[in-house]
Amino acid sequence: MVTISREDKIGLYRQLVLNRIFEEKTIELYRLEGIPELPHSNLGEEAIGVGSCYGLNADDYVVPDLRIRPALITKGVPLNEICADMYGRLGGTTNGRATSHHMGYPSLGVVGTSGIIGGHLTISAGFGMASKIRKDKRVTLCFFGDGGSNRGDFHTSINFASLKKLPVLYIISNNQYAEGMPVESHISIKDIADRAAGYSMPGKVIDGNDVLEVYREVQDSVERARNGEGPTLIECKTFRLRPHCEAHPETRSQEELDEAWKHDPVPRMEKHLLHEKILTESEMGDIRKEYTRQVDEAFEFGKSAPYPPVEELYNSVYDGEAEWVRS
Ligand SMILES: Cc1ncc(C[n+]2csc(CCOP(=O)(O)OP(=O)(O)O)c2C)c(N)n1
Ligand SMILES: [Mg+2]
Repeated sequence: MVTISREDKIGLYRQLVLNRIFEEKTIELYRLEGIPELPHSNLGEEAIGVGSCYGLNADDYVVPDLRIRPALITKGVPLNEICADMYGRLGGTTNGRATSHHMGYPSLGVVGTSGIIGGHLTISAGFGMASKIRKDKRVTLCFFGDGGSNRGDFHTSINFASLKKLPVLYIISNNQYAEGMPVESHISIKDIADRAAGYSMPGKVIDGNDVLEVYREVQDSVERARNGEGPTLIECKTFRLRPHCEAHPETRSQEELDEAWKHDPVPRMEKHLLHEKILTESEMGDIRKEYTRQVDEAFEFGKSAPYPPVEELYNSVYDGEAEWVRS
């Protein structure tokens, strides 16, 4: 099992803070001014994307779902480009065509995701198969939710990955809900990771709100995958602190939310850093200030970037001239 250096603990904390500030700003601006993108907040779930992607190589693949923005930010996708996509402007990855929920970033191995829950699971096995054939030692991290784990694509993908010993990590953010449905109303077992046994692959249940545990366990499985030992299913137990999306009302009880806030991954890591005397309160305050400024600048960039010209509407959408579309 990997040990985590002081520097890496600070690095992990910095990513947690950056993602938390980005998330808070997104919600604030959506409420105050409106953002064309409808936020599906990952508030409270940041430790999963951060801990999973922090130790990856730049060319490892990340196949996200719509709530795992911290994976993209930790992988290094520039904030300006994310914000431009959120505002539907030029300067993002899709030049106004898709929201940041569906963005990809090929130079960092980030594969654009599917709007269909679970649709990206079989694609992940494909990336794993490509790496196996090329012997390029790249790993693929596939992110999805408890709801996504009920799709047929999940079983198709993990069966194939296990059979072919593909270098793929299947990382579930089990945030206890799929939209309004509590997990016990749509999954018959307590731990989704138990399903791995049916495909003769390891399944782990971990604390998704502990960034150090996520980092350690993912690194362990990454090493296994790079050594040709095959895939792992990792279930990260967590909780979504916001409604399914910002346009939906909160349907859960105040008691349930109050309890969940006690396990917020950010103060939890702060406690650890203070206890280990790795950072002081004032140093943590400086980090928050630094990222507040960076995030503000990125949103300004997104907001003030130009809209794509209408005559370019069909560029990159259809192959060829596609005159018939315009006529
Ligand atoms: C096949 C399909 N069904 C329904 C939807 C609408 N939808 C979007 S997110 C979501 C909930 C998914 O729950 P989960 O996988 O647990 O992820 P979470 O939203 O909790 O992060 C649903 C039903 C969809 N995009 N695709
Ligand atoms: Mg869920």
